[in-house]
Amino acid sequence: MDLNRLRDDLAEKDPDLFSALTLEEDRQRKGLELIPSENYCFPEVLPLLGSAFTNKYSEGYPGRRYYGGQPNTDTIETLARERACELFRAEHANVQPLSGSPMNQAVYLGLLEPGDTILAMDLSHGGHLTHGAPVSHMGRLFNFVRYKTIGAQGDIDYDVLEETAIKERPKLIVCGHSSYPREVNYARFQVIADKVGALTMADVSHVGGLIAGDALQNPLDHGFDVMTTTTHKSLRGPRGGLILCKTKHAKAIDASVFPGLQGGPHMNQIAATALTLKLAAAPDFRNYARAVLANAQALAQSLRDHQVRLVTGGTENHLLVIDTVESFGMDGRRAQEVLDRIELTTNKQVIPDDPNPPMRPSGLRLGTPAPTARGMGEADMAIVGRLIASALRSPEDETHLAGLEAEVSALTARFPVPGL
Ligand code: DSN
Repeated sequence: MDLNRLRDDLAEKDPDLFSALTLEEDRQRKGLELIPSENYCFPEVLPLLGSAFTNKYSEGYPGRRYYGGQPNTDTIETLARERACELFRAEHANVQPLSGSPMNQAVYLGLLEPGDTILAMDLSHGGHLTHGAPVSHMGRLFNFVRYKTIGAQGDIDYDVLEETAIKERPKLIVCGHSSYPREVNYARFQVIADKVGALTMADVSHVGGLIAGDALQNPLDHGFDVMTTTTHKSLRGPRGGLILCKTKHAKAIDASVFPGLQGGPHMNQIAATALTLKLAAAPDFRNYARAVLANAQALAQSLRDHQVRLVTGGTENHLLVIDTVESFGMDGRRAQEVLDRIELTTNKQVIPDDPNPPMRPSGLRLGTPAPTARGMGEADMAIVGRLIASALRSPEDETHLAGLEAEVSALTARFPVPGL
């Protein structure tokens, strides 16, 4: 397939779409992606997403499909399942979830009955919408009870978690987060769950790649029943999800994904996932995972050096949350807009027990998976910390912001985007 020829065709046949595509490529090249859930996928993943596997319907599982013509789809899905089990030391893997939300929904619906109690992290303390936010369908179907973080270090309040578990007798205890800069004590979670007879689930969507690269702990090593992860964040794969579980849950999980929740799996995505899992098992990926953590430490240090207040004071993983109200006297939305102006892409974020609403929260979330995938190191993160603090201290000074934007461009020009 001549990809350049196809691009020329697109420019001719659909100039509006072609223009949006090239503008997005330019934005990604020129700017710096600091949203902790985003990344640049392995370049090898892109052609598989546009491969012949996108043409195929494959309802069912390898060897048990509802349509003919499956010898090659069976091969790639089996490879993906085997590689996922090996990489994450799991007994069983389902590689069909289309993305993170259906992935978590499939676990709840497969292992529980509507109305059952689930103990999960409060959204403003770092949890996720699919961990039972009232606006989510799962929040309406199940009885979610919350635990929170505590103290200046912002650790999960494990004592209150245990008391709540004993009082509420949940069927499932969920840990995992989209905005929690601390490592999780999975062993303690498992002890608490065993005490009350609950199942355990770790949603490691943000840190799946860091666990694969052995830079962070693996909840499955601590006896967790289920671990879920998206494939497009720190793992650097296509958009998608994985459910990893004990053999005793395999039948329920598989039936919940299909036919319970989804129809035909996206086989182009599963092919790309299979390749991602092979690339993430290579020694290079361990270096990448460690560099993500080292870069997060360097960014945190640089921000602290510039008198920026970080929620929890620092980070033990890939993400950081700035208290923008306290540090700069502005809400997270304004901070995000100011940083957009200098081509640093971040996202506004609620902080624990935030008095402000989600569209104008008190914080800003940053992460290092994407800059690290571009090859940036700790000295570059020190620059990024200075640029952030400088922009947010002079948000109205257009000349100053233009100078900072030029510095961002000079930095990103040295680090090409993988695959673009
Ligand atoms: N959207 C992801 C995040 O930004 O954390 C979670 O779904």
